[in-house]
Amino acid sequence: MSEVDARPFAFRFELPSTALVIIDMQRDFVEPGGFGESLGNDVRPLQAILPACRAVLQAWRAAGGTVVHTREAHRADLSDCPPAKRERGAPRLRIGDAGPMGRILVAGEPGNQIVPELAPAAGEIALDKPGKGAFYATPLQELLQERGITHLVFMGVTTEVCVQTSMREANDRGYECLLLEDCTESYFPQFKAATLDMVRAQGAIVGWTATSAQLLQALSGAATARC
Ligand code: TIU
Repeated sequence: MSEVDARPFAFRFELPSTALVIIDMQRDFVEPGGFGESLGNDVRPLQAILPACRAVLQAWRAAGGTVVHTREAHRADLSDCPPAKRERGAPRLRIGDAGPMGRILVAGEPGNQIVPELAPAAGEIALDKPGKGAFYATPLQELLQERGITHLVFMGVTTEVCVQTSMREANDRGYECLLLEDCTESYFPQFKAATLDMVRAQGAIVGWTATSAQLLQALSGAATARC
């Protein structure tokens, strides 16, 4: 059993039944010219979390843990993108439009690839998701159940949109969820802060939060215990 010095209290997990879930760390959100910037956002704050995310991913891989990557992605014919999603906001480029990194949020396009620092390795789960939540219209629940996963550690972007939605979906499905504070980011600092507060309020009503250093500390303890 590993224990993270998390908020609002310790998060306990067993590595074999815990997956690291990395939400939408794709060029569309992190690099200029993608969907995030087309919505009028400064993408640089999202790039700042890459070193911490990479350190956690490398440590998780070294420990032998399950890794799940998601991409927010639509089919080329946009049959899985409802008007309620495509028509929202006032972006310079809408979902499916051609941008500098290919068609916005369309599967297989250059902008839809996960950033090289966090690229999926062989054997890791990589899922395209058409919604904000990672469980909606994806096989994630079945894939986690097949592996006996009961606990999830979340990283990714953006905190209050796809990360929070995925955590809430996971919470409703019975997963114990930890969000890594310095491995998630928003285009709006106040929304990130509010989301972290909301997640852990009311006795971890949605889940726990901790820093990547606190998770790495728990992982190194787990490695020592196995020696
Ligand atoms: N706009 C925004 O903050 N996020 C998204 O549209 N998708 C994700 O969060 N992945």
